[in-house]
Amino acid sequence: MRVFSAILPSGNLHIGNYIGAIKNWLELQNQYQCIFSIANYHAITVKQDPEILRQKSLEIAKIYLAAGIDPKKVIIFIQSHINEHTELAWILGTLATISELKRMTQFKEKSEQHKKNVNLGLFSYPVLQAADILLYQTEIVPVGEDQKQHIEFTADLAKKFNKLFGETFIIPKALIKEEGCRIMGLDNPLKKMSKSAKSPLNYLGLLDTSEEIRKKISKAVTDSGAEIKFSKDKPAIFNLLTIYQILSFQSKKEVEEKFKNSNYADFKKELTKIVLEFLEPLQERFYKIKDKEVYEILQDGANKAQGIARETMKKVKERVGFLTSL
Ligand code: AQP
Repeated sequence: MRVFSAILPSGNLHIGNYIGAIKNWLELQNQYQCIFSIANYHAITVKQDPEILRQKSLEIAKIYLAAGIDPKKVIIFIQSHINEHTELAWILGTLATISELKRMTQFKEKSEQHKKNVNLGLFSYPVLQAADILLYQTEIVPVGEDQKQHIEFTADLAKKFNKLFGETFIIPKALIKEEGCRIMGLDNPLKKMSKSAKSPLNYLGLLDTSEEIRKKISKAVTDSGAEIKFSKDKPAIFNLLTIYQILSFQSKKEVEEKFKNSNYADFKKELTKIVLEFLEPLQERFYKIKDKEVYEILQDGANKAQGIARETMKKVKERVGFLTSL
């Protein structure tokens, strides 16, 4: 079974990216052939500073490693190192309809956020994402809840292609863990935590300093009332409790029991402690990783990914009727 997932180097990685994606990758890498990419083609669908984009791409690779992704077991690579992603996206784009793409929630949200730059890349983003996944004959795509619609679109596109041209692609499925699949913004618990959020108070960055973490948690929005319980009608405290629960490896019941006599301030102190206990060793490992080591891992990853991508593209080109070159 093959697993594929990716993260965009479009900002600071946050605890939502870790809980919703990377944490699940850590388990999967021991069971399946995993491919984890850094999706820089996707990142440029919104304006990026070229130098920062380069830095963030390297930073994300280091975060993968510091979080425990093992390059001996998995393929880690930069999306733009493999030309087949855009090549396949072009072909798949001829099967994707405008009405399907217009329905994509992420497109609607991003178009709102970037009103002056609603570009073709942003619109066809799900097609490129489908190419990323299908190129590697992926069976499982571990993602946060926000990506569910895109993975369903990918599966539909694969089915459409197979029906028209013969069995070519494996039909992928999203793997979305129930707990923590949608960590919400600290400043607005009704919207997901997002690395391109306007205010840094929205997210707990994986590379934030302890001072920043303390400040962000102390400023995090809370609900009316005082109870520390997983209650759906208290979205702010529900979200903070979820982060606590996942990072402390406890059940919901245990967490509620622990805080049954506490107030919000006490709970926030404990949450800060648990977040820092998680982040400090990760950051220590992060700062020890040398650029050279990462470049080598990415080169090796690209070589391996290239082999799989070429094989799929060869099949795809034959199926759609392209003359093969000599
Ligand atoms: N809040 C979240 N809770 C749980 N999982 C999440 N993911 C993202 N946000 C949450 C999962 O992390 C992986 C990488 O997602 P991404 O690169 O699209 O990051 P993002 O934080 O979703 O970025 P933005 O800011 O919303 O948009 P961009 O970076 O596109 O400008 C995915 O598996 C995602 O589900």
